[in-house]
Amino acid sequence: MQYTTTPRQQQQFITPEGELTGSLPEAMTGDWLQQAYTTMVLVRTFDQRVVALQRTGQMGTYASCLGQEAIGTGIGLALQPDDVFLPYYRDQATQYLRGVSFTRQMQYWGGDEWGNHFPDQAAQDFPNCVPIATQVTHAAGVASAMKIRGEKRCALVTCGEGATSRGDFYEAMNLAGVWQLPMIMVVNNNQWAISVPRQIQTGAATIAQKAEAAGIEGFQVDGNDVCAVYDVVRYAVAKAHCGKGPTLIEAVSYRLGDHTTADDATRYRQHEEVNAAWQREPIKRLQTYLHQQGLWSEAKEQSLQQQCKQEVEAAVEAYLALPEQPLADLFDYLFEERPRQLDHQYERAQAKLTALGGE
Ligand SMILES: Cc1ncc(C[n+]2csc(CCOP(=O)(O)OP(=O)(O)O)c2C)c(N)n1
Repeated sequence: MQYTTTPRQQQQFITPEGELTGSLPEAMTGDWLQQAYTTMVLVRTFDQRVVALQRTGQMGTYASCLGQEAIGTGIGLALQPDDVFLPYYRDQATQYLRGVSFTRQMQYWGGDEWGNHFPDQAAQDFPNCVPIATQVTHAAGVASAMKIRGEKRCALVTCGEGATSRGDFYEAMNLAGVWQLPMIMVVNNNQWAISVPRQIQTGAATIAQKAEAAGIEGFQVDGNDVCAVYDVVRYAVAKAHCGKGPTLIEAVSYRLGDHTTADDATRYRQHEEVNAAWQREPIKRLQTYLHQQGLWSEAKEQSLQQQCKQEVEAAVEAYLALPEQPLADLFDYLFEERPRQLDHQYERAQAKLTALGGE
């Protein structure tokens, strides 16, 4: 795609009711829309299965992407293979589209760091980042290297709206602005940072306007509309590839599930708010639109649901068959020399494992 100074990205193309707000860009053909839809359905199937695994003791603490599938899918379809993706923990869809298998993703969430190693992936993507906002500084480093080498690539980093309150975010964005780095920041504004709601997170009216302080372009789009996300990311990628600098994108969504499986959001959110958010979720609106266009049918839906279940079950089977990592790894790889305070924990863990008949 050619970068132009008059981009046509729009805040929303498809309303929650499945109606078009204007004409769709040419790139969003019937095939493209169906690919976006099937990816979102597949990722939701995966996500629900991983939560079920956690509830039955077969998975570690997991951060669900329920309701945020359009963001990951839009990014994954717009990024080029040579670009570098720096994810945070709700990017299951983008990782999947960039060749990180569901089995590998489950390996990571199951507590095995090999799940953060992507030898089968062509790209040079980064591991999942849980420390809030640190990945934004890494992205500035990656984008600096690309700029110095004169490469036609970009670094795309994601984070939540809560992360934009942190110094790392501002520092990285400032550097991106002053050095005109080929860097894209996509903020998943899902309205909640654990139990902290958006309105007490920041005094800024929008997250997108934070870009202004760094002298870069900022866009706010409907993060429940995969077309809107794809369109603005595609624009930002083309712009970065042409040496025209960074972009901040605020994708407005809603975290329909708990923060993680260790959270209970009913303790701090009202049912009415969550129910209203379900009316805006990303999958239903695209399905409605596809039906209206004659591109979808009940039979296609049933067959897709079946395929998704099969693909996810195959991945789960492979995950459950993975060899367990030695318990000592937990203690051996964080410090060069294990601090004495951990010796006791280590001995207790070993004793427990031996009692259970493990290694
Ligand atoms: C540096 C750091 N501080 C605190 C935490 C604990 N923590 C985990 S998730 C989270 C909230 C993040 O909210 P947001 O950035 O909005 O992303 P979301 O989880 O809503 O997608 C916090 C404070 C952390 N992981 N890292």
